[in-house]
Amino acid sequence: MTFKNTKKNNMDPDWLQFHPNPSKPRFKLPQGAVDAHCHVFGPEDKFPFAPERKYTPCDASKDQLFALRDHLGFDKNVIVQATCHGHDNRAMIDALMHSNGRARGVASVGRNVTDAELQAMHAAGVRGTRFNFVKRLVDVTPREELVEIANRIAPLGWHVVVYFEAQDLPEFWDFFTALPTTVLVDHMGRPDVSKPIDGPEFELFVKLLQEHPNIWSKVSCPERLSKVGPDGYDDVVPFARRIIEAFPDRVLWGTDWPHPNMKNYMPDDGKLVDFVPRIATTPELQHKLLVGNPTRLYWS
Ligand code: 0GY
Repeated sequence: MTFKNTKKNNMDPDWLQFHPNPSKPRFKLPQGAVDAHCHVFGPEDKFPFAPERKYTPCDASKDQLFALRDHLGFDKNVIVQATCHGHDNRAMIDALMHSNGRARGVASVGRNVTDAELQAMHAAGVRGTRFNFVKRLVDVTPREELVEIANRIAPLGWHVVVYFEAQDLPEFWDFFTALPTTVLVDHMGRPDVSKPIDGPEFELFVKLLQEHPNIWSKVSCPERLSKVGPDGYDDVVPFARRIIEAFPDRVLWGTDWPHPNMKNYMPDDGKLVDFVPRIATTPELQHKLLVGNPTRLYWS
């Protein structure tokens, strides 16, 4: 496929646009597969970026996302609110409303969100809220505010998505493990894959999932984690395999299109899909990762 009319706005000078013509994956995705981590950006003239944002991306519209979904062979999407839109969830919600029920969303909300707004988001297909702790992406939100939000969304049956980096897990351990909902960790808690897989940092992450059956993990983003690069992301494989094989019913995968803040190269989304069978090595594991688990979390 080739993306047409990829409008350039006032994006950051070092911003890399998503791949213009992603290949067709060789791996045939199972029927009902869900791309459980992706974003929409703008379009800026309709859905302006937030004033407090840390980056200004290119536009990446719902129509482009849905075209990619069809090209890669996914059935559905989970659209995660990107930090460049702050707490203004309109672009993400607009995408959900135009998806014919084939997209669910994860919102970003502040303590001022009203119950009516939460109900409207739920009706549109939102099923979670994201707490982001990556300092280059967001300013710090006080913990008591996050606890308050978690307690407000729990009765809706929503979960909390958390994004943090491996070295910060000890600091967040007590907070994450006390949350009253399912907790879904982005990108395996961003391990440093140049460190040993049985070293203290990754062992702590494994322990988090072992001891807390309500904690799930996305095993996405080899393109962010790998030090060896796109010719196979070999260094990420053992980390993702370990999590999938130990917790096959609590893992999700997504493309992360349109790949915010990739600064060196832009991955070919077709090749990213071809990475899946390297980390989920049997049809049963692939089905849980791509169909069973996301369907249970977002569509039941
Ligand atoms: C990701 C990763 C990143 C960005 C965001 O919402 C965001 O801005 O999530 C990142 O820069 O690592 O999951 O998309």
